Amino acid sequence: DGTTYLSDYRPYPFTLSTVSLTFRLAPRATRVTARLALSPRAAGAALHLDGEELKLISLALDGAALAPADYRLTETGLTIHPAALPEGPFTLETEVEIAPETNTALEGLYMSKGMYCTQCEAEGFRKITFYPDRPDVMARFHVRIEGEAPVLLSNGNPVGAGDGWAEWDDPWPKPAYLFALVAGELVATQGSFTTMSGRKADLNVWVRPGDEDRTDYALGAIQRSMKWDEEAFGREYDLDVFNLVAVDDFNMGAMENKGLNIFNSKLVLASPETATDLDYERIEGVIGHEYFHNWTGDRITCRDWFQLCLKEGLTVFRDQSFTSDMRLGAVKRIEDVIALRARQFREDAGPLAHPPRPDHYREINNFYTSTVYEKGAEVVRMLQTLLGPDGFRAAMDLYFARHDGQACTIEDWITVFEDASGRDLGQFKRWYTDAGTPHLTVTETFENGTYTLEFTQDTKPTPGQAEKPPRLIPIAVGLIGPNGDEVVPTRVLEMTEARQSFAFEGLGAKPVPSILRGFSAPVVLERQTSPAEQAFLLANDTDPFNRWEAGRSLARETLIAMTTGAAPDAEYLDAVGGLIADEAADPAFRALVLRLPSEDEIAQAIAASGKVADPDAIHAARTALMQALAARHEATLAATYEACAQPGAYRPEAADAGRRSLRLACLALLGTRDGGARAAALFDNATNMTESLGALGLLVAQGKGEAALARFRARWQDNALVMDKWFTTQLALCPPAEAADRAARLAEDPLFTWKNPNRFRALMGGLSANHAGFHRADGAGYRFYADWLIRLDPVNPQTAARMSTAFETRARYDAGRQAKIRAELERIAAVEGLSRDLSEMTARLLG
Ligand code: DPP
Ligand code: ZN
Repeated sequence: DGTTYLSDYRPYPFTLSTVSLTFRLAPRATRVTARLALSPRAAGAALHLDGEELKLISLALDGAALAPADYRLTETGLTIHPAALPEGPFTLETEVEIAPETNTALEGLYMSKGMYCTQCEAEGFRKITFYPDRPDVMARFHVRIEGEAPVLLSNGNPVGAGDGWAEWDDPWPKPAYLFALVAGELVATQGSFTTMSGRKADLNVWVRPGDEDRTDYALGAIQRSMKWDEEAFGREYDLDVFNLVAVDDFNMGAMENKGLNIFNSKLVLASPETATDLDYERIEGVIGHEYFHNWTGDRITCRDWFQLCLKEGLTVFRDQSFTSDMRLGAVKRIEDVIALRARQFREDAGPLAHPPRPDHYREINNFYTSTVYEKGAEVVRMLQTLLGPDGFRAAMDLYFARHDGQACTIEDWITVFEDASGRDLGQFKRWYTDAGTPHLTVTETFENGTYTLEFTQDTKPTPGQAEKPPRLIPIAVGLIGPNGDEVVPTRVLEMTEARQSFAFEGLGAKPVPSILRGFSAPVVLERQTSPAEQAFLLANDTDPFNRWEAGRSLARETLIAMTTGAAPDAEYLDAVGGLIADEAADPAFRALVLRLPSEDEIAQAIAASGKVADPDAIHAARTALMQALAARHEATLAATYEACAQPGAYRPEAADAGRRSLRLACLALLGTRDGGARAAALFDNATNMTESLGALGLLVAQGKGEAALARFRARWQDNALVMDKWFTTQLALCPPAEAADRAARLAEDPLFTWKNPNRFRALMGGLSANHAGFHRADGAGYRFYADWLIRLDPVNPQTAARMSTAFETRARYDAGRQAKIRAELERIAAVEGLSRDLSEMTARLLG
């Protein structure tokens, strides 16, 4: 059925040393000539080259045309019979024709607003030319581009250019997925970076004319990334030039092509008027991410796509560490855990659960998931926790020294850590091969000065994996005495059994435990504890993550109780009050404590406890808790709101962003008291997008957003990135009952240019983010959403498949909603000619 299995891996039977490509660009008939220098590893093998949607013009071996009997051409590639191949090295030359202008899937060579660009990961290069399109085939590329565009870019260093042509040479062998070409009318913001060994690299941020006033931040982020990778990992840049290009039509966030990173413009362009604080943070983080791939991805790549998390998990870990150093580490960690739970725990709890290293797939594009990326990063973080910072750095140094220039596996990676530490990591490896989120339960005893924690770990079955043997779980624990002083500083317990006890001796009184500090493992911690104890930790824990976590679980528990009619927990209301105006705590941290768990997170928690999640009751409970918090702390919130105003010029730095974040968190609660008066005033006077959009969202949530939405649209209709926010905000935050109808109305808006992935995601993602709106009991949200997946699929299967994950939470809800979701999935699955991408997803979603 077209499934690829990890166990079927075989090395490629040829070596490929150099590739010479010539592009003659034309929108409907681009000619690509490829000269491959090949050499058989053993006698008698056929030569298979991948190729899809290519028109073969000519084919020659060592300069002589091949006869039709020498090869076979199929939908998926070109195979040359062994008898037609020489015993030694040879050169194969192909010429093909492709049509970038009609390529709406945005994979391979395509056009975005008149500009040529490429996206080859994972398997897009086979839509450009016949080639062994697999990551373990690494070759040196020389590229000649002929075309009318003034700017012609490819990987590596520029080696020649003239009127209508340019040549590029990449000295570093690379797999085809890292190939890139860009051609168009582009302008560069230029800078440079001198590496630690004194080599100067030119830096260019390329954008469409008119966008160049929003590139400074991106350029600075490249420089900070380059510096950080030298300091944190000893990694130096290795080419004369680093090019980064922003494109408006892009399926993903960004792509780490060697020396020529291509970015979704939303992750490059920023000005105070058009980008939010969150945009700035993400731009810096993703620029870091793609740059860090230069070593973890490009210099050392993956043997096959099952090993994707080898580069992605590690590189996410690196970008998280970078952001943590550039901004506030504790706040970054909390943000990352919120995102991990929202996406990865959600994935692990449903029909799409898979290990960070899967062992089979039909369409690899469906495995660019939160599990591969974010859980992959958690697994690397656990290695750092187990080895300590110095041990971890030594292992990383060994990884770079041993594997530079290679295509590697998770086994290679684990072996490096075993060799560097002298430890056996066999059990630890299960984090890579086993799916599911372990649930950790803990009980405590105190006797004769000895405090004992007993843990049990349990992971529920996931698709294809019934048995879950125990894993090695690093549990960071500290103990706090009754007076609030820490009596035992953080210690990492290594749990290896299904049930295991750890004792702390010589204590004068029963302590309060702070367990899983810094979120030391991606598990669900289940602990019977009193609200009073959680409030105590919220006030006293020295670990900022667990301090926040105490407030979070208090909020979650009171919200869950409120869905069945309970009143807001008094302990929670009091505890939060103490923090709002606590000048000793960082504003960004206080903002995080003030923000309630999302409705989706509450639904996830309810389902995890075996109950049915009711979206309407959850929405009502969350609204009621906001009202209760505001009623209780109105004066403090109002004073904090005023105190956080920043009259000076906008700066994207973390300290300023933190104050804005606290200000908006106060505003959200105050809106339940002042009828939206403050939000309306802020919207009128805001001088930056963070506050403008924040105020707009609050007005929308109160059903008072129409005039503001109209003004916002009138002002920003020519700015695509800002208009994406307009679509998303009103759908995500409007009263749930109207979300599906609003979505249908917006889909008729002439600005809904749905073939643009950002715009499609803005609308559909906005709707699915409105939890109770998407899950409206009559199924209107599901129907609308499925209609559009069906419509997008033939145009852009990758994005359609990605968006289908909105249905992965089906099992949480009542039988009526479940049946409606199932019916929509079945309707999609029955569509004739459905893409491999979306049909794999619907099959897995239907279970
Ligand atoms: N490799 C890209 C990234 O994660 C996504 N295709 O950076
Ligand atoms: Zn990546």
